[in-house]
Amino acid sequence: MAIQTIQTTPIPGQRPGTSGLRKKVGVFRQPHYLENFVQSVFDTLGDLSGKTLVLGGDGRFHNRAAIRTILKMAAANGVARVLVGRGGILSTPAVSCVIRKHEAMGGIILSASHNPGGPDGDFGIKYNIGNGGPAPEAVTEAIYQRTTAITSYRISDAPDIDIDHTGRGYLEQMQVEVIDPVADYAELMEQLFDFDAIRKLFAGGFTMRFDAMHAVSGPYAQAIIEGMLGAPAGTVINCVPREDFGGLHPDPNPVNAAELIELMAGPDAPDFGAASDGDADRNMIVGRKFDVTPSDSLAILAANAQVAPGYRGGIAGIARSMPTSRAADRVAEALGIPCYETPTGWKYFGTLLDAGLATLCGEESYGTGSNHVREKDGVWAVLFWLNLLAVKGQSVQQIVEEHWQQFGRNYYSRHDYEGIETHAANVLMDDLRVKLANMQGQQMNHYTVEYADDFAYTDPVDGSQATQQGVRIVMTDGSRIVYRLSGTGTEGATLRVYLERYEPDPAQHHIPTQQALAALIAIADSVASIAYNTGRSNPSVIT
Ligand code: VG1
Ligand code: CO
Repeated sequence: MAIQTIQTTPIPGQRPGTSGLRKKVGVFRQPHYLENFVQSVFDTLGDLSGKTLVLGGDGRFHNRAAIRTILKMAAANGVARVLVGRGGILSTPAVSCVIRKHEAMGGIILSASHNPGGPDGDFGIKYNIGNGGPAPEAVTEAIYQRTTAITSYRISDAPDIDIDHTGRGYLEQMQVEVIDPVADYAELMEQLFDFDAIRKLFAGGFTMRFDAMHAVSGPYAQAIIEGMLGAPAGTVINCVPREDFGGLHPDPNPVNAAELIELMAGPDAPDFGAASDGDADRNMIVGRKFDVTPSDSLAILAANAQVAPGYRGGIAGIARSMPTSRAADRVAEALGIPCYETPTGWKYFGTLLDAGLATLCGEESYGTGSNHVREKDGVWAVLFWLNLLAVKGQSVQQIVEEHWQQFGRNYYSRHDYEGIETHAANVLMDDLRVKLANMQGQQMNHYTVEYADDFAYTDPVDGSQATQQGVRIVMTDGSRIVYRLSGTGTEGATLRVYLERYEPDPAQHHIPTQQALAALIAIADSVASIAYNTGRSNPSVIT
């Protein structure tokens, strides 16, 4: 066994996006591609002696091969110990939990999250720091800069180590501990939620379906919801992680989880439905004939946080990404706590959580979480809803409608134009930026523009800045249109258009969403000339 130094040259395009480096599997399988990036991470981290690293992924195609390579590189770079999930499996929130619990220096997560998998699908890699959260921009930028100058990487030629059984072994001088992927996470959930109340709920005949979408939430949801909370076998479906997610798109929204939505709308609907994404950090909450928007879910959990033992002491603040609806802001105002507005991507919540400024965080993209870890957390959100349903004894729909009555309803929708031409997308955004200066005070349909800008953010804790985080047009009644380009896609560009309208009057709370937003949708198209610029007359996905 020896440590090899392999000569390499920089490979262009390794700058991480909204959540790590995501590319087609074929790109990751090119010689030196993964190795260059991993060595750049290690070079950026500095001295690794005595340090513990957490390693795992969502089980998608190429996960095992990447784990083998990274273990050998970690050993060659002097890492003291690696905690790796059995079979190479760890959900994103579980990695965050394990880093924190075992005081690791950080972790490497292998996932392209909600993107499809398989040999022709996507793969991804992301570094998380010692607080358990995604590396901030300064770190990812340093890693990227390193990828542009790399000349060699270090790797052991030792044989592969068994990662399919829990226990300890050695690779060179490095200790490898294969851990149960679920245990630490399940223990944390038990501390946060009233498991007795939820057990009683299920014992009383409450019915649920959790669709794990053939992805990594399966083992967690099955162990906790069926195993610990006593839900009948079969409550959690599609619960074996598959390398290609069954050929499906592991993105829990009403479009990609259509089967669940159909069940929830039909005569045999259970009381509660939920789904999670490829790496188990997203969640979708569904009642009988009733979908809950992620923005509403955040607001509702914040308003009712005290039902859960982990939040009984109250919440210090709420944070939401800029495009997320302002439903949470109204709750924060009522509670007399701050609501922070951050750029898109969970990495911007870390400083606020570490400083104790925010307790709950959320994004419109089916992401909700809290200070229990430093990632969004799909199974956590579902357990929070179960705890809420157990305490309130109401249906999902009743809970949401009562919330609207109290706080008003923020009608909300996101329109995605996927896989459009990158140049056309950039032209559209540049044109919008030029138009911003003259928008204030303009009359658009029956709306008047209060202000329009390109969202820029200064982190209140460390002062770091992020610019060009989305063009927003805000109307005098609080309605908004936001435009931004996706930072997670791997084909062309994806334009996201976010639409929001506030409606205080309960008599107006039951308009179909797209109808309620029709005037804003028309304005959004005409202001950005979407059809003209993209050649698409309709979005490819509406959530
Ligand atoms: C999308 C979402 C964003 C989320 C990110 C990662 O990013 O909009 O809210 O944090 O995915 O989610 P973008 O740049 O494509 O809009 V996950 O579950 O893919 O890690
Ligand atoms: Co995800």
